[in-house]
Amino acid sequence: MAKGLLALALALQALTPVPKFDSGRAWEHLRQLVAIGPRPSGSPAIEQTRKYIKEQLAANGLTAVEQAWDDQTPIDKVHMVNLVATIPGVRKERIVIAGHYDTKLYRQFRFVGASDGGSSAAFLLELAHVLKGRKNPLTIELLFLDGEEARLPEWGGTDNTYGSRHYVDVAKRDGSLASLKALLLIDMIGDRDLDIRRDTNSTPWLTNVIWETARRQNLDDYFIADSTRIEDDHLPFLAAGIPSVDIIDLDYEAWHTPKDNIDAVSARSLQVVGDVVLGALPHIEAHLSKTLILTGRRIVSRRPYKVLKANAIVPSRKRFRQPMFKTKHFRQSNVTPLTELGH
Ligand code: 1BN
Ligand code: ZN
Repeated sequence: MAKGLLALALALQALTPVPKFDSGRAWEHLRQLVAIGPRPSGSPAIEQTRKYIKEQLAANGLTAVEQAWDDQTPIDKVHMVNLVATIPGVRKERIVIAGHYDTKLYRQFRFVGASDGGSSAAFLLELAHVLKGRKNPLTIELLFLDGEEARLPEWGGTDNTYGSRHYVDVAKRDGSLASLKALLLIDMIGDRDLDIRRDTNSTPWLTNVIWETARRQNLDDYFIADSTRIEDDHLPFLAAGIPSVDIIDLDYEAWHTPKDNIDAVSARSLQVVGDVVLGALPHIEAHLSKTLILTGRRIVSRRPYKVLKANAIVPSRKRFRQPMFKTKHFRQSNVTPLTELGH
């Protein structure tokens, strides 16, 4: 695709008003999902959940492609299905926005996962509505992940992130990993007392863009400056060299309890995350597009990092023939101003 077209798409996108994230619609999706009840992987209820997601995507003119497989868990073999909806952009290189739609299996109580499993799926459905009506410079893929939750009571080993691991394995095998330029992972964003911490496993420049956008929108009471380290569906993507950020509120009293129900979550929290993600998207696109334009087809920051000394991170490949001006993408500073990220 001609570079001029991409530049035009970026300019058009800056001029065209983007439909706003409507937390009223997202809230209705959340209500419907919670009303299905517990939705663990392999259950009839998760099949019903898929039907709901597919119907809602179809209502926005999007086809959900099923990625189905059977996975062996420590307790049983489970049929799992990721759902993928693609919103074409000017370029085929894509940003994946993902979240899980399964809920954790509990036999001793009724777990409906309003924030944990419900909020991410509801959020992606509203995002489908917004992004379908936008001129997207890069392709956007909405990825509804199955099997995020551990099948055993405790999270450990490979008994978790079944869907993201499967997706990355397939993408490696079919060659589609090459056009995957960034992952935004959305998880547990419904907490009515929303406070999202920076995840130190996530890619610094992506985290910076998200938190800087929140600060500019005066939403830094929700996207707080604290850090924590999260294991979640972004790890398989990071391991494959994809810049990734996990947007998750784990400071949630109701986490993995029967209290994670509709009373614990709020539409306002969905709105905050919707505003920040949509506000950050043009910056992420500009950052990626700039790198695509500068390097042809390659995104320089995809190579695995090797830490040389404190605050200096460079790609591990020995033969490094990028022009000097790109080295700033490898340096890790505290918060890179948006101006340095191509604005
Ligand atoms: C998120 C929601 N996770 C599980 N349900 C992932 C996770 C597990 C995050 C353990 C932190 C600790
Ligand atoms: Zn969970």
